[in-house]
Amino acid sequence: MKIHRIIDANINRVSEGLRVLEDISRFIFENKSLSKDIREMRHLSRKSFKSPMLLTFRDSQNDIGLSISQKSNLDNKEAVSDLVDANFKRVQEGLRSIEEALKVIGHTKESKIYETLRFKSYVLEKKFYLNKSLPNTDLYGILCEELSLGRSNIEITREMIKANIKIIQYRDKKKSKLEKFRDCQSISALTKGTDVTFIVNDDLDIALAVNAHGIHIGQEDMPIEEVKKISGNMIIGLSTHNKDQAVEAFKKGADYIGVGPIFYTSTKKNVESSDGLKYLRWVSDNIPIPYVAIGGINQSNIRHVKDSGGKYFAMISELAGADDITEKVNDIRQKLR
Ligand code: TZP
Ligand code: MG
Repeated sequence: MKIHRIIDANINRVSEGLRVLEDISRFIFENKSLSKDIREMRHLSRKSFKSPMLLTFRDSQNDIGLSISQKSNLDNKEAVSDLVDANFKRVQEGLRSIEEALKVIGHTKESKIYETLRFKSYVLEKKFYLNKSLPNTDLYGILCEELSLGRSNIEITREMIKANIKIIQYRDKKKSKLEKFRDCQSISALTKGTDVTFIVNDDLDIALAVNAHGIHIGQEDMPIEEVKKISGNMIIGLSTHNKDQAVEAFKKGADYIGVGPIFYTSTKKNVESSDGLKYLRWVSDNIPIPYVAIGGINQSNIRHVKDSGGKYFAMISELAGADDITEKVNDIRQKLR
């Protein structure tokens, strides 16, 4: 029956879409558990309905869809995230189509299996998304060797990891490219295999070369849409200082935004101005992606930042400049409780 043609085409569509997602999770994300989940789903969608009728009614040469697809450029992809989105849509739509077609020919039990697979795919889509977002934590440590009381960026990284900081950003405005690269190489090795997210400020080339989890850019850096074209699966953070910039960053697909400066800071040269806590409150009420408060935050004022909607708190001098980073982190977390 022609209805088998629909089922056959969609089983192929679903498993091919899943194959693309499996390859992305395996070769780009290098995420074992995600690729295992996808592979299982691919096998299930292949074997949950088998019938000789599928091949009997296959007629790909005469599929009117092919000539349309070959002429269209509606599906041009610019970034890995576009591929992920498109293939999840393909998988979900295909599963729905199989589900409905199976009902028509009385295979209710199999139809239910494909329905379950479709719901599984929604969960996996969320997992893919989370793979590219900030971990659920509070403190965001930023390195700064100058303020580190004689300790190297590498030593501070070790201290921060020991202190249970889950996001570490490399930021250095003075060193040569080579020095920054060497630092980042070591930090990447230290964070690999841990649950610490490593983000590189400014230098996209270094972030890519050392396989960092993310890149953080500012308003004066390369436009985010260009960064997205080459940053693969990296998290992209973008600093913002006002409402317009925050909305723009969200629309253009930033994975998180920096919000600040919240308070006066002498750490950053030529620091922008912002409405501080008021701006943070607005972001917390209006922007649906993660946001990181930054600028002059310390142990004594962090409670105010939290009370204005703060969730992630970035600190340079307060952390890197602490004699005992673990003690400092514990004290800060005490204030957040
Ligand atoms: N962006 C806005 S303020 C700032 C940056 C990088 C510096 C924050 O440093 P500190 O020492 O935590 O005030
Ligand atoms: Mg920058």
